[in-house]
Amino acid sequence: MTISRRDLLKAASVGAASLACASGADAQLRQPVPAPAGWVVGQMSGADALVETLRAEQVDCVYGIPGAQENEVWDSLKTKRLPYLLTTHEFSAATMADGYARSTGKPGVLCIVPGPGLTNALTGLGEALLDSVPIVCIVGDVSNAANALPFQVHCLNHVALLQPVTKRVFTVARVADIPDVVRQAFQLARAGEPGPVAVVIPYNLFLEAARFNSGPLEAIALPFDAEACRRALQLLGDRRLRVGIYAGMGCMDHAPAIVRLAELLQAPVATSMSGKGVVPETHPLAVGWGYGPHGTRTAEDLFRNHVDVVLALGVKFSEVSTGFNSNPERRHLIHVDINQASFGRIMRNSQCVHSDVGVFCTQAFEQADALRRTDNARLREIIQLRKRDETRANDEVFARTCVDPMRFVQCLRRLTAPDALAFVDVTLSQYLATECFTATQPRTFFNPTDNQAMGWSIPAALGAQKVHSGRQTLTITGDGCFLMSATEISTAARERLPVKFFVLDDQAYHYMQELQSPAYLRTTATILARLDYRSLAMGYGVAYQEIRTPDELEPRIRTVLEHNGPVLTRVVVDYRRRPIRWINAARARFINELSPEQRRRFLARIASRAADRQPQND
Ligand SMILES: Cc1ncc(C[n+]2csc(CCOP(=O)(O)OP(=O)(O)O)c2C)c(N)n1
Ligand SMILES: [Mg+2]
Repeated sequence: MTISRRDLLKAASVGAASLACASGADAQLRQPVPAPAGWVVGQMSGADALVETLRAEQVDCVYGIPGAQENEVWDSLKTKRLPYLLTTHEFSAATMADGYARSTGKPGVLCIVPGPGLTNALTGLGEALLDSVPIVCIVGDVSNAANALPFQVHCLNHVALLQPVTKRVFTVARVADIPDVVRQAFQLARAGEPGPVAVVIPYNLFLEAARFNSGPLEAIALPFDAEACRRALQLLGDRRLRVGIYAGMGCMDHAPAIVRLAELLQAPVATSMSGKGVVPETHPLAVGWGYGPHGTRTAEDLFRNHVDVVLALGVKFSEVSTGFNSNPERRHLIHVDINQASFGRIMRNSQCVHSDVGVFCTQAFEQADALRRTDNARLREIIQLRKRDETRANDEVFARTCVDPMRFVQCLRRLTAPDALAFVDVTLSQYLATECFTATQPRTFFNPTDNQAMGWSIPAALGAQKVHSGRQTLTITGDGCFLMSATEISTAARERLPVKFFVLDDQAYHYMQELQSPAYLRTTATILARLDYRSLAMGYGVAYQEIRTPDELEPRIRTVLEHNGPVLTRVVVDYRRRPIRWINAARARFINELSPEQRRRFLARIASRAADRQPQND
């Protein structure tokens, strides 16, 4: 019989607990024996056991909104001093847990009511699923007690609702199972490609009591395909091949290893959108985002002219990050990922290596001598020159009367701390910031990539600021995205979370206009309300600032950053003449993919509308 570490810990904890219950005579003298770290031991209610388990899992904050089903849990959070944050909407609860997880690397936790609480949270959970973010979603379900009546409030099919937006839904049927099931949820949220996991607990179990004795689970072993790794390293050992590294979010906890690998291979490093910061973008081998026409010019040029084999690490070539699949095929692609389902879906592969990125790097370093390239000063010089040209091109100002959005992003970067946490919302601000907001540290640049959930940045930033006290935290949000979650700014005021909210105001869904105008020669449903942002800020109880002209950029951003509380800043922008590489690349791909018949219909419609001198916009 083999005895696992878990069995040993369990035996130790039972011993400790039974010692604690020793003879009555010395009971008064006895100090309560604390459970060993990470264990949940003793007689308590289901709600207390849940909170003890969250503490054992080292949760720093629970996000959500209480309801009749969860009041026991929220009361226990307070008693046991586990910090919580009340949100205004459950989309925000999921998204705050997401911001927490991306910025700390630990699973974020939300606790919500069934029914509307759950359906509200689905969008945020969907973002976490597609973006590989570990979250544990606790749902207090309707009662499953023997005397429970039908037609309980919020009685939807929660398991069915959660399944498509999570890695797995756990249900708890007995109070005694709460800690072990919650631990399994944490374990699975972290394992392999991370993602959200739900635990559905009937609320009557929170009230029931049981004797618990639950210890930590062992981490799930990392996959490693040794043979595929050997073949990949053999290919990398061919010094005639020039390597380029394409690093995704799966590299986030291996930043020093990626830098070392790049230096060993003398490889330029590009990142996916969510991989930004894995390598400091100021590093002489860092070339920025993507390697197609949608990302930085530097990455595109370097990978086109100086790379034979792409080494893709912890990344899945998703549509948004690749500009609608614009990354060009190179002669060889080695794809290393913890999720086999990512392999060969978009790009043709030379080698697929089912492995954690850290494990792969360790193997590579063991063969460092076979992989090492000679120092390539010329390559670094080319990268430096391309970066300089790129900065110059980005500096060009296209907005005539108000602020150029790219100029704003660059100025904001210059004035913020290198470790500032930047949360960017979807579409234009996202493409511009991913191009030019230089990230120099891992887990500092965040955006909702593959679910493109508008309004994500505001709650995500609040979730992060809550546990990164004193760290500069900001959002860059289009005015349409702002409207989706602006109410959460009231949470910043209530909790004194000093997030700086920048809204790029063009009074439109400019992205939709960019897509619609060339195809339909008119726009439909793209114009937004004219808002009085100053009054909004006052209503929410946060400070206000406005940036209308290029001259105001620097002084006003400085003023905002110096303020010690939350600030809403309206930046009046004009995108109209600013070329956006992602849009141009995606548009070219879209046109390319139309069938001849579809193309004929598009052209015929354009021709029929071209004569219209007064297009019906909106
Ligand atoms: C929840 C949700 N609804 C709709 C969309 C489709 N969509 C993507 S971007 C966008 C407009 C964004 O507008 P804004 O925030 O003003 O940014 P801008 O395009 O003006 O830069 C819309 C409607 C989406 N991604 N998410
Ligand atoms: Mg807009």
